[in-house]
Amino acid sequence: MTSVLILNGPNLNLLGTRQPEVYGSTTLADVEQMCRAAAKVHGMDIEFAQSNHEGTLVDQIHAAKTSHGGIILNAGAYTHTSIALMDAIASVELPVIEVHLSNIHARETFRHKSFIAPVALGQICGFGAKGYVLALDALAEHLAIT
Ligand code: CA2
Repeated sequence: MTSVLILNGPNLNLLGTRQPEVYGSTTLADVEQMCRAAAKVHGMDIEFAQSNHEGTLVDQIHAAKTSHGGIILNAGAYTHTSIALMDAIASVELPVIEVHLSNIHARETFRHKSFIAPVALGQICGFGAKGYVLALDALAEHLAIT
């Protein structure tokens, strides 16, 4: 069964506890449940992870090369700063879909730049937690699972 790594970056562990006007009231545990249900429909397995540490995220992307068919990544604020994550994604040659809860292009200018986008299959932003499900649908289609 194809497995997908769903990787979440810094501060996303706080989802649903603060700034609901920006990020909604859904918790990261709720997002994981939504993803598990969507993956089941596609007959896919998921690993759902979160880290506040850039190096840990790099390690998880490297490890995915041998265990997963693709990655859904919300790199949080590292999206806008991390050449290390960009290089890690390029090195594993897996399809990566970039997800953001908020519409980063409608926010502060510093959020418009993504180091992930040039090495991603595509980007989904602005649809809240539903974006993760849309990304799973897109990845399933890309991998020709459904
Ligand atoms: O919209 C997104 O998903 C972001 O990746 C979220 C990041 C932000 O830096 C990006 O520009 C866009 C921030 C994640 C922090 O999440 C929190 C959630 C609740 C309370 C506090 C932080």
